[in-house]
Amino acid sequence: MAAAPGRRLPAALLCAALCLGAALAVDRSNFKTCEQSGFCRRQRGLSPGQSPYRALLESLQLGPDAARIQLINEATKVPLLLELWGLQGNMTRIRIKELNPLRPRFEVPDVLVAEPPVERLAVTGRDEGSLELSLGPAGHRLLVTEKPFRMDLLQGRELLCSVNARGLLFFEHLRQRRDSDTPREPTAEEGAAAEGQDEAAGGAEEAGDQSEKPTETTAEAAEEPGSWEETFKTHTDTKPNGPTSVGLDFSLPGFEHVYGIPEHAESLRLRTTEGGDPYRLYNLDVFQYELYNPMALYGSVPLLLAHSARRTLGIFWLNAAETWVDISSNTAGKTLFGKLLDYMQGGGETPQTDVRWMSESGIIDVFLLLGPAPAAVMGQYAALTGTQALPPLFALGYHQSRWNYNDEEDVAAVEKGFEEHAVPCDVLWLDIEHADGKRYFTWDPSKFPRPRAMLEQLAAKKRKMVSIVDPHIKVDSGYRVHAELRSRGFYVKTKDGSDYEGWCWPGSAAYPDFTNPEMRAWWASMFAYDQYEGSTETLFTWNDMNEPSVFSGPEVTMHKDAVHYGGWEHRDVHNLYGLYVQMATAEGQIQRSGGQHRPFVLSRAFFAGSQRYGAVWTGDNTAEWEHLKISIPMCLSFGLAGLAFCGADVGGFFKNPDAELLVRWYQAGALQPFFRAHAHMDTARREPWLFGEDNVALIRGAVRLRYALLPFWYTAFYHSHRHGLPIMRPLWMEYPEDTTTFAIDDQYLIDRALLVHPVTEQGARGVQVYLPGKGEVWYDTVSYQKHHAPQMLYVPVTMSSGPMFQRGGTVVPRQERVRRSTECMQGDPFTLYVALSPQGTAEGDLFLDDGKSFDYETKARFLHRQFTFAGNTLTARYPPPP
Ligand code: MIG
Repeated sequence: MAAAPGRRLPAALLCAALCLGAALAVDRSNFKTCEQSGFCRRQRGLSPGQSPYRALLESLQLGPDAARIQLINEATKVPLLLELWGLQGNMTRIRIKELNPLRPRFEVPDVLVAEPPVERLAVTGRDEGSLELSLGPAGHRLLVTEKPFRMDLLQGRELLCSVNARGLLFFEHLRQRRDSDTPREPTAEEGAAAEGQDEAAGGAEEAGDQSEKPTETTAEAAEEPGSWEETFKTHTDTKPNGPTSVGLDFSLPGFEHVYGIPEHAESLRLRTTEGGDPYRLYNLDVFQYELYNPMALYGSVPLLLAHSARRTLGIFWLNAAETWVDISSNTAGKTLFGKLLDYMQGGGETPQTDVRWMSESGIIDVFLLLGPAPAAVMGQYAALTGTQALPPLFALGYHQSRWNYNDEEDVAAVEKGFEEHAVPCDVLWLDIEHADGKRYFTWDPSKFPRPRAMLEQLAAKKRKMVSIVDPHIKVDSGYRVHAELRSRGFYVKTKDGSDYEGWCWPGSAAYPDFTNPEMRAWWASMFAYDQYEGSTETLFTWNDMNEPSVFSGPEVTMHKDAVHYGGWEHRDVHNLYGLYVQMATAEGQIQRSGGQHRPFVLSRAFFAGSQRYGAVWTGDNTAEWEHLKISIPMCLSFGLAGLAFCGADVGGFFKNPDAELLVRWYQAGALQPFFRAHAHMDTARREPWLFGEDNVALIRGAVRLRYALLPFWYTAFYHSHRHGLPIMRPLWMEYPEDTTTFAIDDQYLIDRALLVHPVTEQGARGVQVYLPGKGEVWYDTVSYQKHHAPQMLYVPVTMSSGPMFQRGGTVVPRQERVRRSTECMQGDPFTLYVALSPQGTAEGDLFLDDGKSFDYETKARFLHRQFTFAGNTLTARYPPPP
């Protein structure tokens, strides 16, 4: 990689020092750089300049909801259709597709929870070269400029966002393949046309009749070698549809901080990508991922947030194909002093961030979420894609996993270990070795001969189990799951129409087509107790490898020319596959209970909307301090993208943690929404009691704190489920005007009341904690000492403590009788911790229900109490309706 800005260098050096000896680092050559990805190279090859696009303002059609305007590329003469909506709740939707595509282009289904309700649009201004639309009551106006085409979104006199201001709208229209399919170098003339904007800048003639069809030459003009076929390593991607990519730029004046677009092993605040690769969104199984870089990981959410002291804004790019995101800024690289100088001299430009999205196929479909507060943006995103499913209570307890618990005796012994050492634990997990030859939905007959009895024994102790069910299905005619999938034609197909097969854990494997609703219904039916033999209502599910991971495929995933339901290419749906796997699995669990019980499904791959189906985790991390540290910004980023139920493997998946790292990881993990220890097959056993009395006591302390706070966690999940706010919150979400908080990612708030700063440094004696909020106070939850804010506080730590503060003015419910599992604690008394504000007041709430059914929703069977402390009196009442 070329020299890169910011923290990349130190991280790389660190890894060179730490990882070399252990030979543990990602093999980058397995994964494409932008340069190696044909469409990314073509898109990025277009530099900012004058856009070749012209808006045909006279083509405006103003429907009751949408405005439609044609755009024409003056170089190629290919017309596009621009559609604009003002959406209720302060959102704007922009869609750009081909006016007359040769074939349909993919539009992402099943992600939006409903067609978003629209506002009435009106034309409020018009002159020769521009058009002004009002987008609803919030006073948003959209200025559409004819030539070169651009759009500016304003509120009052404030410019919020410009679209195509840098001229990077690049839409590869569908075209016929030439007869001579041998790739050739473009002629000079075609090269210029491909660069479109240069020609347009040079004064291309006015576009002719708008109905003009693209000519043969122009249709081919953008072709470069690799447009119709592309090879990476040993894999050839036949591209029957040729080049199909789309790209667009957004300028955000006044914004210097952007966040989101998980999943990347990255700091919370995203960095500029100039001089390196863009952030990549392409669900991939990356072996031994590296930290602080833009490489794609297991899941993708194409939602980016921009935040300033004045407002927050979101860009949701609804496209499920491989996507790259470039971020640039006019202040990047400027020192604080440089910025100050600019300011004093009055000459500095307004800080601005530019974001450029590039996707391999589909259409341009973008939602601008206009806040203005951070919570409003989260609510807007939730209105589009849904909120976090309310998990069953047990899922908030502690989960014990490893690859693998070997057999029923092993499971019993581990369970006994938790009992004997008085470490609470709700769930034991079984990885791929539990199944008969990696045939999911079955049990290894010699290691797990009596699964039902095993589950019943756990259930008697009020504990549950999770078994893994991966989406790669062993090709074995004697395996019923395979036989049925094959005979029903439910597998993903190759481009030639046969069942797509790849190599994975079971050997040769085929992949159910989860994009097919009939296939999903069938998959869901497999979780019925009589279909998944040996399962009971206390067995839940883990979906791994659902990027999908294909060991023998390009970049360890499926060939892009594989064919799905409806004839769509894998290229179009790739980032959606994992979401559908989790969706169908969760549906199966609901159905097996006759619609009664809430599911629990953990998924490794995800997309926008996955929050509706369960939990996610950060995949195969490593037992190193840097990985512990990055689990915080990674989960914060997940939360900003709606995925509130996030965790990282406690202890680190690869390698062996020493006792100090393990203890610190338990302490940090206990403060993340999904709390599971997990480890690779080749690591030493690491159940908490294997590290001596002192350490098991420390781990017990961390887990007990988690359980004592369960009512608070459960209520926090309820808030997230209702309003779409993350549970792990960056400080700036609660203190949006405090610029000190904007880049903080080693501490965070749980819901709004607890501020934590987990210890992630080896040998730490203390940590610096920032306490935000002018005029607020914070209470140390161990010493109850009061601290005034804002301040940077040095907090000494021992091995048994990590700094935690309760915000003055809040009420936190706890259950102090910690028991073996969450279920054991139902019905136990609650203790309210009332932390007074400087005014002597406090507020908080508590949500309770049966912890497992949908009755809270369908029968209003729940208890929700709002607590208020004022005038030395605590009162409880029903909360006001939302
Ligand atoms: O290629 O099922 O991330 O948690 O233990 C490895 C075995 C497959 C990857 C998961 C990990 C799991 C492992 N899986």
